[in-house]
Amino acid sequence: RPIGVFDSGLGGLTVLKAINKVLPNENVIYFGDTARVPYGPRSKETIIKYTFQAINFLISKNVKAIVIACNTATARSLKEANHKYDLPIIGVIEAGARTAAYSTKNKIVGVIGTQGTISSKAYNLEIGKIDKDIKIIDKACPLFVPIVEEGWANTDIAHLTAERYLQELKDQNIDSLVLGCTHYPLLKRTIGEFVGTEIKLVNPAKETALDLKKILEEKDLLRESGDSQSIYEYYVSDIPEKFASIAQEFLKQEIRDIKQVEIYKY
Ligand code: DGN
Repeated sequence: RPIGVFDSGLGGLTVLKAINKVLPNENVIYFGDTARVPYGPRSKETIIKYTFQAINFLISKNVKAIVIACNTATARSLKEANHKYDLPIIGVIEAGARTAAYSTKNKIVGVIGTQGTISSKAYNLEIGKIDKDIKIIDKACPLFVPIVEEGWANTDIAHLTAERYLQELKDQNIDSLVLGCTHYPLLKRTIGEFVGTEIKLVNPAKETALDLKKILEEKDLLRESGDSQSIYEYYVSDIPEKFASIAQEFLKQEIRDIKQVEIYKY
């Protein structure tokens, strides 16, 4: 049985990539809710509704575990999802918080994400559980997601936006910057060029994949190696063309046959 991964759009592919590295034998079903991206500015109730629909869809595909590869949906709905469903469901924020706490030396950490993630204070809470002396400087960067979805991640517009959002974080002596939205690793080059090499960029994806591996091991759900080659299937809730071209560029492989799903029905 496959692993289900979902995001509001393209961002979850950064987590899918890490899952592919850590768990190369697993089959994966990816869902990008492209009809309703961005999730960032939406209410908790709306995001819970969208998350449950995505989970229902993935369960209809017989997944054995689900990764909510979206910080906004994790912040707003992971607890509710785990309350409602029996299968293992993990998000990205605990893993991201852990990675940040390991990364910082001076204990000043920047966190960037959508309005939803930043106003939830989920990173502050999770990082605080690990080390309450870490100071967090957070900032919502709502324009980054549409820039990525537009395929403009490495353009002058992205650079200017990064400068406008991140200057104040840079000025406050952070030594690590959590990319607290799964779209942001697609902007890694642009963000990295602006903040410089002294600031480490923290991507929660790898640690999330390791968490997933641990859960699958514990529950004896790992797919046996030596079985046939793993299968990746992609679904989106709106026309697939744009998703396809950006996804292919990011994953550096051809993705055939992206299917469209009427997510409202789930
Ligand atoms: N990729 C999502 C996240 O990690 O928060 C959010 C993108 C969005 O819908 N704004």
